Amino acid sequence: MKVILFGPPGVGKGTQGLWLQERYGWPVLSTGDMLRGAVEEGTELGLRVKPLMDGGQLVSDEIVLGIIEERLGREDCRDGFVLDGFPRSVGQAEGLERILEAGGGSGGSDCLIVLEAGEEVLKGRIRFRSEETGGARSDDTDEVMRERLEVYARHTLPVLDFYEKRGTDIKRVECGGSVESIAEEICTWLDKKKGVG
Ligand code: B4P
Repeated sequence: MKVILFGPPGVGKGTQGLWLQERYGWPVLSTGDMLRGAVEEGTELGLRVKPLMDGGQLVSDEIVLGIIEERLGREDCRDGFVLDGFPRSVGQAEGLERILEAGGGSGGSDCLIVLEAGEEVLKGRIRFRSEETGGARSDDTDEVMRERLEVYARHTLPVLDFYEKRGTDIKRVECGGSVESIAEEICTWLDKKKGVG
């Protein structure tokens, strides 16, 4: 199955992605992790994207689509995958669906799981992670988090509209509770969907 995990910064996309990987064996493709990897390795790409990431801005669609297209072409994505933090703009969503349709198989994305939580919950999680990791992520500050939330509202939320219009199967999950209860709700829904599909 081709699953998109969608939601604001700090809602727990990465956390839930790992549960799905464990449960279904699908690889999780996190554009945030891939870009941070490039920054840590100090590659040319890493040097280009670092200032944008530090400021909570989006990396260009062209760069992100290039990374995703290469990754989706690998063997382990043949039977399904989970996208975490991508697509983050309507341009990326259009690009993704073009890549999937050109790749043969069964066409575009199968479903979008929308993780939702209030702003105070999101800010609290980012503050907690920053304390836990000794500020390891340069974008886990109150100031950059404000910017990430604005960027999400401006550029990423319209992606939901794109998939609604496309008639993609969408599941909304309230994420104020425990990691386990959220994972259970998602897996129950996916199990039903797999049974039907
Ligand atoms: P990401 O790495 O994707 O960061 P994010 O969306 O801000 O999610 P984050 O990792 O903070 O939160 P998560 O929900 O997993 O992107 C970073 C940057 O990379 C972007 O700002 C952008 O510059 C660039 N980028 C990435 N993808 C891009 C794209 N497609 N296009 C352009 N630019 C792109 O987890 C949050 C925390 O909450 C975790 O510490 C977790 O342990 C905790 N948590 C999770 N669930 C919980 C629960 N139920 N209860 C308590 N804590 C929980």
